[in-house]
Amino acid sequence: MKTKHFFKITLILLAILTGFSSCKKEDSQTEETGIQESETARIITEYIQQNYVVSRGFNMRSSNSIDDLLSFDFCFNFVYPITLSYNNGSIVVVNNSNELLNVATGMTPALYITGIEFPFNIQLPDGTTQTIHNESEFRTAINSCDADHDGSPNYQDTDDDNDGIPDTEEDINHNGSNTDDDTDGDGTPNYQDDDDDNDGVPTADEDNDHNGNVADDDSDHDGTPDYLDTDSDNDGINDGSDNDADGDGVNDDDENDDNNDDDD
Ligand SMILES: [Ca+2]
Ligand SMILES: [Ca+2]
Ligand SMILES: [Ca+2]
Ligand SMILES: [Ca+2]
Repeated sequence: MKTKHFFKITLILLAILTGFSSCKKEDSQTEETGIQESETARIITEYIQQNYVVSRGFNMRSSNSIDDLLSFDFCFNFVYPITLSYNNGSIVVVNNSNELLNVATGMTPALYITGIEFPFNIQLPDGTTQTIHNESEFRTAINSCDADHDGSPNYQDTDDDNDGIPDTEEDINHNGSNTDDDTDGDGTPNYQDDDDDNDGVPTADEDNDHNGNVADDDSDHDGTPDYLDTDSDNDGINDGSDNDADGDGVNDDDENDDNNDDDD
């Protein structure tokens, strides 16, 4: 019995030792074995490249702006370092978002990113960290980033917040970036905010002349379109609590013209 017992313990010890050494071996080989083809890595780097066109004349080369781009259009930021691979098999270790920007903008039709080393961590907008183990999880992460929940992920959606104003026209300060336009200062940039002026009236419902274009309505002619104007009729009462939006003395509920405009 004693011999059998000793034999059993030896076997267990051997198993533990073998397991330990194989773990160590795996760790040291991660850089070689963990890099896999990743269409998602290619999508993200190309997206960064397309959104940082230097010829626009605006210097977007700051870590803040690329973090914002990833955060708003893909709903995460990488926890660095990450390791990317090119179509020619070469590998680059990326230590921060500025380096990622350099990699992305340095890509050419002949040399581009096609892979990433799994696993890696991403930080979600709520601050929590998620481990991405494979391409499937990576793709799910970017495809589930969908501000207006219309099934089209932000990076593919031409109107992220479905408010009728195309993303390209929500760049209010015309600097080539959407992420720094936040009229109501609530932390959500206009292109993902369905109530841009936070007046309680959704942007899509501020098309007061009902011509299908929200951008051309400026009831009080102050130069600020209604959807960016918290007081569209300039009567001093916020649109959200204004019962007489056009200031004609007739309560909105009693108006025959449901657009409650100055033309009543
Ligand atoms: Ca969408
Ligand atoms: Ca929009
Ligand atoms: Ca906002
Ligand atoms: Ca509004």
